[in-house]
Amino acid sequence: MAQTIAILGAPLDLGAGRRGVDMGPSALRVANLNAKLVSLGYKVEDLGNVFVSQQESSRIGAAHARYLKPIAATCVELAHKVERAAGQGKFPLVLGGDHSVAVGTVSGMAQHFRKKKQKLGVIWLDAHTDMNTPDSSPSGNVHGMPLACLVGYGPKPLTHLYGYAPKVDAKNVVLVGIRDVDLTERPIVKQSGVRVFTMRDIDERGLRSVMEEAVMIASQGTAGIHISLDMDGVDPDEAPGVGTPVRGGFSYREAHLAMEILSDSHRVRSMEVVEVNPVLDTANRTALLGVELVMSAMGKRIL
Ligand code: Z70
Ligand code: MN
Ligand code: MN
Ligand code: MN
Repeated sequence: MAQTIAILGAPLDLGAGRRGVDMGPSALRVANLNAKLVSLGYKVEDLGNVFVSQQESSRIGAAHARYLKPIAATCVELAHKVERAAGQGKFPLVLGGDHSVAVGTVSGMAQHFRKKKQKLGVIWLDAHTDMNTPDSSPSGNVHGMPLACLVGYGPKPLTHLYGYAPKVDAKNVVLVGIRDVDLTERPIVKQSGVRVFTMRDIDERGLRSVMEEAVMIASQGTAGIHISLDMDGVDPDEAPGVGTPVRGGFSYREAHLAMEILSDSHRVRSMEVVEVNPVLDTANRTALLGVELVMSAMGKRIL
């Protein structure tokens, strides 16, 4: 029987510094995501979008973690829907939204495995490490904090979704593509024990070697891997529609190869594509690339 992919949109822009990522789920669907997945042989169930309160009618709250409350509310709904889909044997595919949505996706997957006394590994592809805490963050934007929350550092409404922390063991978390870390964020990254592959590592070792090690680390003692794909990990020449572009990212070919290697591992159990900002894009090309990368991650091959 065909595997079912459960698509969940999370049109959240409360965690980002620039507006427009709330249109990401729509842009990815307009780029024909659902039909393309069907063409790969999957059954696709689009569960629609989770609720996100409108920025104009939301309270900003404390400046060091802006919109924390409404962001946490969205993550709770997302986590429960992801957990339920995974429990039904489906592959959850989450469409962001800013990267704060990962707190929901990863918490849902972690809880799914925890009930079976199993663990989740995470491979996080990004220009940024997203490991600020409210104390270290220069911006107060929550999308710079989700990975810290998932390994146990940060505001309780995000770290303690489902009442426990951490959601993932830092020794099963791998960051790939990193080239922009805040000075105040560096000690958290180093202390946490997550494995970081910077763009320099990729230049020196090659992407294949890095991705193979990433899969090993995220697989060690885990029942599966979640892919968190921030489109700003890709070079801005290929993915201009992101809020925080940083030069020197994955080439078009490296981005595909990373997804192909992950697919070949047969260990991927869920995925999210985040930070697509149609307001800053040209003719939806960042969403179109996002769909292509999902296809490679889900098993599309050249021949
Ligand atoms: C910066 C901060 C960030 C994504 C930008 C940027 C964080 N380190 N994350 N875009 N996805 O504000 O914390
Ligand atoms: Mn990110
Ligand atoms: Mn980023
Ligand atoms: Mn961003």
